[in-house]
Amino acid sequence: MTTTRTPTAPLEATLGVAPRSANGAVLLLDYLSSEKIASQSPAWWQNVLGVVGFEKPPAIDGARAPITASMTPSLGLNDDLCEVWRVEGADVRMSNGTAERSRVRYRFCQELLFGSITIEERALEAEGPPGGGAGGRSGALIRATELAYQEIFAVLRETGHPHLIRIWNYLPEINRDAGGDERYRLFNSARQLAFRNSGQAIVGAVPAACALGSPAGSPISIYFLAARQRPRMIENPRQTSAYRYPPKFGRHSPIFSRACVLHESAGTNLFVSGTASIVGYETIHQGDVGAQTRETMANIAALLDEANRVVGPGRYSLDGLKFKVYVRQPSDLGAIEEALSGSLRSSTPIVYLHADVCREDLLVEIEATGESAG
Ligand code: 3EB
Repeated sequence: MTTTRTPTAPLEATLGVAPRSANGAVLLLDYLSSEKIASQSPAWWQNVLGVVGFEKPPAIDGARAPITASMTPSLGLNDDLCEVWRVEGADVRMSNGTAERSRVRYRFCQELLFGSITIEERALEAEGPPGGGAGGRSGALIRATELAYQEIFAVLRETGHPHLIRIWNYLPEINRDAGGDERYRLFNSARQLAFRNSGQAIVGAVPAACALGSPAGSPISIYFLAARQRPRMIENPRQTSAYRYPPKFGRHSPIFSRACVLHESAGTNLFVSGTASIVGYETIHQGDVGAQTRETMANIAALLDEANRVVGPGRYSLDGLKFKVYVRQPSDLGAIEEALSGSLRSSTPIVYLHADVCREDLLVEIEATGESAG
């Protein structure tokens, strides 16, 4: 054996294999019809982390990964699409969640975990004090939120994926008043309490997120991605960090980052939180859905600039993103599409969903995921 390694040659080059990033797992996001998903081979399922339907969970026999739904109906031509999270890599071994006491269903590989939980508030109302008021109907939302987050953090501890990178929150009737407080504000209080009680940071290293309203009668539905490695959180220079919103938006600030980057990872590695027409901390362009859409895209463009500044120039651009657009009033769909055509190519993947946005004066909210260039 005469081969020697020069001190500078990477081990992979010496061994004649392609260099891999420190993080071998590559996360991929696809939007596929449930029919297409149902026709996939067992080998394909092997690498699936989770599947998310929109209006309801897709009926798929023999699925090996958690299947959930946001409970928000799709608009336009996106009927029946599902969001599919998949991992590729040389040596990806998947495990499924088994924690018996937990309602969280999850699947994970070494680096990444997908999980989902749905909770019916009605089931908790039955357990709580009788009647309305703080202990009754609103109490069920608060308890459900605390339980969901407590169980999520327990799963992350047990499996060794301590870093929440992205979490999607869907609450029925998010803007409805419950005992003097809007339900979104009650959710914010319970979420913040759950973060504190589980020893989680409530500023800085907090996940990217969104919080949308689903129709009355839907279960609370929450799904998430977590990682073994610490991600980078990105804030938007045009916006006050949500965890520093002043108390007029609720006693307890929302806990989320504007975006999150898995910077050592190939594949889908940028997660842009739900983004709306907010500059500083105030809603702007009230009543003008076109202007709100353009302002939202200006916020996303500013976030991409900030991500490129933090992790390295030229990695992210609007053209490399996939979008989900939440529309409060279906009749606004045309105006929103028109406004987006000003900044996005016609080939850009966009899913439109009907959902209430978490401030009454917001008509549209947009989230995105991206891969880095090169
Ligand atoms: C905003 O910027 C709009 O409560 O988790 C966006 C993303 C919004 C996440 C959340 C809320 C959340 O404040 C609303």
